[in-house]
Amino acid sequence: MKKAERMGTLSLQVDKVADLIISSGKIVVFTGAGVSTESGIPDFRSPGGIWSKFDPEDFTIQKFISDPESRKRQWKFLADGGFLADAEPNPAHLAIAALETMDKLDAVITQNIDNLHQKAGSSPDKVFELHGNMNWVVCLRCQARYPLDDIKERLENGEEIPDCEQCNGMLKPDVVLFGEALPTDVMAKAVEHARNCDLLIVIGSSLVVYPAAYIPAYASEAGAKLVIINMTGTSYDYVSHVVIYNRAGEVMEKVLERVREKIQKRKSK
Ligand code: CNA
Repeated sequence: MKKAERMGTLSLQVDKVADLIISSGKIVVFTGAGVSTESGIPDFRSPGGIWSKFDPEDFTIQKFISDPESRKRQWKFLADGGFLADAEPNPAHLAIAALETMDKLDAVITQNIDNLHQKAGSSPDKVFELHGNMNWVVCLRCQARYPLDDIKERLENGEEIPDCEQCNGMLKPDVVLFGEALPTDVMAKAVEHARNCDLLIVIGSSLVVYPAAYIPAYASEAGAKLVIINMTGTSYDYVSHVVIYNRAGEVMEKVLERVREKIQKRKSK
């Protein structure tokens, strides 16, 4: 598809996305950090994002395991609220949850670790978290899982590097650090949903972090249409039916409104 056809005014693009949503049977939404920036959580790569403040080296599994000082920094960062401190879902998360209520959504595949899809009302069994969930902590030895709030309490009581209460193993936030494999069962289910959908909507992802960024390729190769809503260009733009370079919350709110209007119009005919 030519660039001029994919672009167009926002209203026209929103209209196209609404039509695609209405005519599709199985819709998968694939989200990245950009869906949560309007909730106040910085992404990795935008100006002011996480990489402008932190050393990516600290987010590798090798450094986490081998360097107690790095672990201490990470636990302190989490005790102070981490990236998430009181973040609330924004209109993009709420619109995605509303699509599920309207029986329009097969799955949400997310690279995010912020739990905001669930907080917005998406059913946990429809949300596939490829990179884990920051609200949980896991023992690297016995795999026991603890809510982050329990561990925070221990940090507030003076522990600098908490260990597992059951086996004294090393604890780690239950998120995929650089150098770690993605959870195979979650990835397998996500791939299955991507291969079986007829519309995949990418929201707020640079699509450069692999293997997660293969998800749109699996969908597209299996014949699904792609929509991308992102502030900046991605390498998938040229295979997409609609590309909207704009804020996710603003766009998704308009898309949802348009879908509702169109459904209402059909009913009253
Ligand atoms: P990224 O590489 O930082 O890309 C984010 C993309 O979102 C960029 O292309 C931005 O242009 C775009 N963007 C930023 N704000 C908006 C907005 N309001 N509306 C639309 N687009 C916007 O992040 P990816 O998710 O692509 O990369 C995957 C990483 C980021 C995963 O490992 C995540 O775990 C990780 N991450 C997650 C969070 C979170 O859970 N909220 C925060 C920061 C990083």
